[in-house]
Amino acid sequence: MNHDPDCIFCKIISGAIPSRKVYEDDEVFAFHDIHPWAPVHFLLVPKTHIPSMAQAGPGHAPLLGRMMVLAPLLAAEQGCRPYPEGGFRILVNTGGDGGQEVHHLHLHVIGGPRPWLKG
Ligand code: DGP
Repeated sequence: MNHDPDCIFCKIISGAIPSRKVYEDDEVFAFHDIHPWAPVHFLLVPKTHIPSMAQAGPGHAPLLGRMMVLAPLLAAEQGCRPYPEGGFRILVNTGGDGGQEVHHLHLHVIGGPRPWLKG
């Protein structure tokens, strides 16, 4: 398990910075975004410190796959209506040109009744 002592999300995972937790297991942690764009907006992160999707390698594929499969379950628990009328958006900002501000890989899971959608 990698850990970066200067990383905000590593501090949230360890509990050093408080957050509103959505879910936790051995490998992943989910918490509400501090600046929500929509009625549902939480972040799903691996506990191990991976700076971004640009550093994800083949060894991370099972972990990232688990996160993608977990996201819909958590979205439903957080109140997103079911597919196809409902749904949610999964967003992974990557690097400066991708709009990434916190350099610990994270999935934004965003949903709830519209209008809220950016782009
Ligand atoms: P991104 O641009 O993809 O790196 O988005 C980072 C998100 O992280 C942004 O929507 C705000 C959120 N965020 C940043 N700092 C904190 C924090 O200390 N607590 C929580 N809950 N969210 C944070």
